[in-house]
Amino acid sequence: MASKFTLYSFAGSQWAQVAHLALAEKGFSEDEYDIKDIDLMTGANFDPEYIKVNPNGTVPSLSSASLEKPIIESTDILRYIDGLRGNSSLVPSDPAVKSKAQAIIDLVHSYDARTDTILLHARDDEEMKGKKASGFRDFLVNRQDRLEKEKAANPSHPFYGPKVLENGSLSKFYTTEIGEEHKQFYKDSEDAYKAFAKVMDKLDSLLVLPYAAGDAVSEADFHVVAWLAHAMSGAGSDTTQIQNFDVLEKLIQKTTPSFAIGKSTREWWANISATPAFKKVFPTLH
Ligand SMILES: N[C@@H](CCC(=O)N[C@@H](CS)C(=O)NCC(=O)O)C(=O)O
Repeated sequence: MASKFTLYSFAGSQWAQVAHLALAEKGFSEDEYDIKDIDLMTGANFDPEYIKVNPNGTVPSLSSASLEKPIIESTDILRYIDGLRGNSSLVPSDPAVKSKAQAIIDLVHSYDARTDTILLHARDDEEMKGKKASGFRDFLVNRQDRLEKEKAANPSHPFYGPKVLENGSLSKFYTTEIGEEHKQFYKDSEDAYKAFAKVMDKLDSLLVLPYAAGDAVSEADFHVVAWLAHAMSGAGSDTTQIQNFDVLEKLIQKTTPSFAIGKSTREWWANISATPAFKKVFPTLH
C-alpha cells in the first residue's frame, strides 16, 4: 500500500485545484492525505525549504515516503492520485481519446492561456488604477518583498535572482505612478488578451461533449475546470454565479469585440459543473 501523501496546496492556486478535483473524483477522504498550505499571497512558495520540495517554487506539489522525490506538476500529480485507486481511470485508455485529452491539457497550460493576463494585466489607465487598488497589488508586492529578502539571505541560490527580475518587471507597474512606462505594458496586455481569446476559441473547437474528451470525465476536464474557474473569478465575476460568463466575456470583448464564449464551452461547463467532484471543490468560483 502506498504511504499517506502530502499535497502542498493553496485555495487561490488554479493548478492545485486539479489535484483536489482528482481526490474528490476518486473518492479520497480527508484522513487519507495531509494538506500543507503554501500561502502564495505572502510568497510562502519562495521559502528555501519549499524550493527544496519544488525547485520551481510553484503549487501544487505532492510528496510521499513511497516516492523518490516530490511530484511537482499538476498533470503528474493527477495521474499519481488516479493510479492509487483502481476504479475507472481519469487517463483515457483509447489512444485517440487520450491524445485529444492531452491536446486540451496542453492548450490550457500554454503561455497564451495564462490567467495572469486576466488577473494582473491592464490595458489602460482605468484598468491599471483598478488593479493597483486591488488585492493583486498586495500579491505582487508581498512576493517581491519576500523574493528580495530571500535573495539577500541566499545570494548564491540560483532561484532568486531571475525570479526577483521576473516578478519585479510586473510589480513595478503597480508601485510606480501611472505614466509613459505603462504605455508599453498596455500594448503588451492587449496582445495577451488577443492571445487569450484565441485560446478560448481553440478550446471551444477541441471540446468533444458531453465531457472534454468524450463520453467520460477525464483528466482534461479537471485541467480546464481549474483554469476557467480561476479566469472567471479573476475577471471579477460574482463567485456564486457559476454559470455566468458575462464578466469574463466582456473583459475579452474589450480587446476582441467579436469574441463570444462558445456554445460547446457553455454546454461542457454546464455538464461538468453538475458533477459531484466539481460541486465539492467549487461551491464557489476561485
Ligand atoms: N506547470 C505547473 C504550474 C504550476 C503553477 O504555475 N502554479 C502557480 C499557482 S496556480 C504558482 O505556484 N505560482 C507561483 C509562482 O509562480 O510564483 C503545474 O501545472 O503544476
